[in-house]
Amino acid sequence: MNTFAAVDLGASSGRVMVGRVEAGRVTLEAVNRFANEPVRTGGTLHWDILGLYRGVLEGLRLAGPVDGIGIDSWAVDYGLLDATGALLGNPVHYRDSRTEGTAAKVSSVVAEDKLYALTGLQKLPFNTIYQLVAAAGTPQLEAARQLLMIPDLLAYWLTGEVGAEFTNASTTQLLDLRSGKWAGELMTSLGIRPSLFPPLRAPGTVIGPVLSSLGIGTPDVIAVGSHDTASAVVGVPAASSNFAYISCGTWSLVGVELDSPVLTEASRLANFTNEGGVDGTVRYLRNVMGLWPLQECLREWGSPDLAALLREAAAAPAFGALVDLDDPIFLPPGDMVARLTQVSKRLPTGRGGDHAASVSERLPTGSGGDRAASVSERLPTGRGADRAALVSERLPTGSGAGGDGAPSVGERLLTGQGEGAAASVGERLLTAGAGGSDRSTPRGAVVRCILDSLALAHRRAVRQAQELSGRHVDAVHIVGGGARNELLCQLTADACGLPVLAGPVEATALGNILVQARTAGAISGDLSALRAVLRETQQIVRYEPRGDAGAWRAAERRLEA
Ligand code: LFR
Repeated sequence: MNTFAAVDLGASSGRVMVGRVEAGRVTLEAVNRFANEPVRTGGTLHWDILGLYRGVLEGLRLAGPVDGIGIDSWAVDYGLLDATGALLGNPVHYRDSRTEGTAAKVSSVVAEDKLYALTGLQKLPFNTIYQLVAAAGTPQLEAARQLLMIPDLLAYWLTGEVGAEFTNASTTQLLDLRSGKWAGELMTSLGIRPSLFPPLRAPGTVIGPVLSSLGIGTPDVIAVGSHDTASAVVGVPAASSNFAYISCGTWSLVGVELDSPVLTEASRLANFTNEGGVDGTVRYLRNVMGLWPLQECLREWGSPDLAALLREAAAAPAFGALVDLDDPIFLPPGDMVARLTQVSKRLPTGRGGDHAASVSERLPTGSGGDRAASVSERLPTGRGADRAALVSERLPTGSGAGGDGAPSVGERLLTGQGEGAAASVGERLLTAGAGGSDRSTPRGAVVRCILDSLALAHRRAVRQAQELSGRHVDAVHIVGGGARNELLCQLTADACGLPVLAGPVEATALGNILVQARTAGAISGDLSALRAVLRETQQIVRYEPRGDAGAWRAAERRLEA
């Protein structure tokens, strides 16, 4: 009993991995990877759930004989079954716009502070509670007899068993945090039928054997942390409890692991969430927009070579443009460059000037920093590159970079790298969105804008998590696909002023496998024992924070202004 299959569905791709757990070691192999491409029909954005299920079945066939199967996916979304157990339509994507305006309806019935006290969840417009209120009265919901979260739906197809795995159920905002049971009264008050929700099951319990009719053997399907973030946090190779994690993929889930929830008013206002974790832990975290804006830009640009783009981004000026990634404007798919532009345009006027001023703070004394600042103050709002060039002529060149390798304002303006340093951020990003025809288009600068802004958002969430929970943090673990992004990892270390430990990339699949292995008896112990196995066997890259904390503080102030 040592070979397990992890089915791990992310918002942009799915995979089936085979893990072997033996003598305190774990190895992992991908046997099937497939795209997860949402489909819009009739104006609604859906998940292609049958396509995903096909990828799962193919993967399980390729995996060969296994001793267990665990399934995890993104949270909050669900499928509805009719009285015969048939799926009623394709599950709706949480990024669909149907929940717009629903939060107000819910809060007119249950005050937001009461909802937080009951469920401990941050207010995300797409939480299951809002999706169900948005769907009220639709024939589909009327006909539904059972609601299954995505991993539970796949487990149902594989085994015929229904249930609601606890970690993912905790993301619905319909679970009573204290009792750990469905919040029936809350549901009823909102017109949601409690009978839709199947019994809860704990991670680490056996769901049932795979139906023999599927032709892939009859291994047990084991409930794991079926919310991908729950499995990812199991997969954080932390050596003590003084760590923050960033599960970084389409989202960045940034927080700490606690024994009990934080339900203070400050926590609610900071929109921190208390999600249920494996072994009774609490994932105290905040959703940060993550790599989604970058993924969307790449899609818009026709999937250019990411490594080359990241090199351009690394060479682009720091803090050339910043956006507040918490802005819900970034939630829906499509037109990402334009939306980045739009938001940066909403920044206070004189933004380009602020930029010059903040860079100038880093210039060595007497090197022209004062002049940069004073010139920038005089710049009118939102002017273009020619005015920037004018400014650059008046700035001394090669005036030094304040020790962080960033060129001075003058250098940037003269080399054209920062033709927008004195233009509005919006204008600069607009140029960047112009497409591939103009090779001087600084896509690298757009990517840098996203990564600088993401590192800043990481900094804010790591700090807030500590302040609000009282948990001291010595290091930040980045797991998931983002752990591969060296620039992001380094910027996050710099922004947080803490070492970043990056890896494993496949933390979610590993967390999934280790929980199964424990259930099957291939390994024993608590989460720290599972994490010790990861430290022994997984590649982890350490990034030390580089100096110039002042620059990050200044950048943060710019965003908050
Ligand atoms: C990450 C994740 C987040 C959740 C978001 C939407 O994949 O599961 O934890 O907030 O997706 O479901």
